[in-house]
Amino acid sequence: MSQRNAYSAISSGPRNPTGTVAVIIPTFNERDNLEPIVSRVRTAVPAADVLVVDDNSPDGTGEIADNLAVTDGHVFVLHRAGKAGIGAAYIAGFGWALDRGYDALVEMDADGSHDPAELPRLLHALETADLVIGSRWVPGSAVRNWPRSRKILSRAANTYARLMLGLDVRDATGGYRVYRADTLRSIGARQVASNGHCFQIDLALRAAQAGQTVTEVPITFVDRARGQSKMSRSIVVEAFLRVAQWGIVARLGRIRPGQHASPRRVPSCRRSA
Ligand SMILES: Nc1nc2c(ncn2[C@@H]2O[C@H](COP(=O)(O)OP(=O)(O)OP(=O)(O)O)[C@@H](O)[C@H]2O)c(=O)[nH]1
Ligand SMILES: [Mg+2]
Repeated sequence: MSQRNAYSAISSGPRNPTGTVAVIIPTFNERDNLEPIVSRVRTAVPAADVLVVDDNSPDGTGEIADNLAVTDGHVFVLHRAGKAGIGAAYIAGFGWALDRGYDALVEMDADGSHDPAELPRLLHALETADLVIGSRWVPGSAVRNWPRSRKILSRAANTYARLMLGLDVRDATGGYRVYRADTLRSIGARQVASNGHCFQIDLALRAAQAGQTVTEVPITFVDRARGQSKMSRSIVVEAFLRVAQWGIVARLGRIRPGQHASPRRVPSCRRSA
């Protein structure tokens, strides 16, 4: 693992109202997408720093990231040995940013599905929240260019997670997010073992259970135009099984000898327009 400017990461310059911001972008084979997304982030939120977490992409994404970092002091790169999943990449990225004292940590895909122009609105929502989810499934949001089958899968996964976990979040699998650094510290984010889409569910659940304020902000999600999706059957199966496991454990935990089961209270999340 290597990184540039290891302990002098936070760049000087104007601060966002929520403090210093690190935009974490995990990459695996995103050669054609990386430069455009970094450039769009830098335009949308000039004060923020960008951390690319690359899992030794065979297509050379890591070298492209290094070149961006050489010419722009706001860009940093974390190289990892090999593909270990989006969850593991984010855990490494969170650790990097928490160690350097950033106040707000952003999750963003490299493939252009998450529009950096919407980031100021998400950061604004963080002023009154602990976790902001850019949501595809609240009024005002839109999903472009996804086949019907992907929309159905995403909605079904979210309904399943909501029912199994009692988690009042419409887009618990969504990966466009902003966390307060303190939120990640308080929910033990560095210890999260989930990897694929259930990584997102896991963190949302931990935040809600810890009494953190979770706010959903509508976004316009656009399917990737270039490169290949890393979504796989095993990621779907992992999410299905983990959510079932968490739901069963939570229900068993509620039933003590001589007691009736009562619904677990998970704080409601807010939705902002
Ligand atoms: N570092 C790292 N990044 C990954 C890994 N798997 C996926 N990513 C990145 O995570 C982001 C989301 O991956 P996608 O393939 O777009 O998956 P998705 O957005 O969940 O699924 P689609 O909607 O099908 O695109 C992209 O920036 C990927 O390059 C991984 O194993 N390691
Ligand atoms: Mg994607």
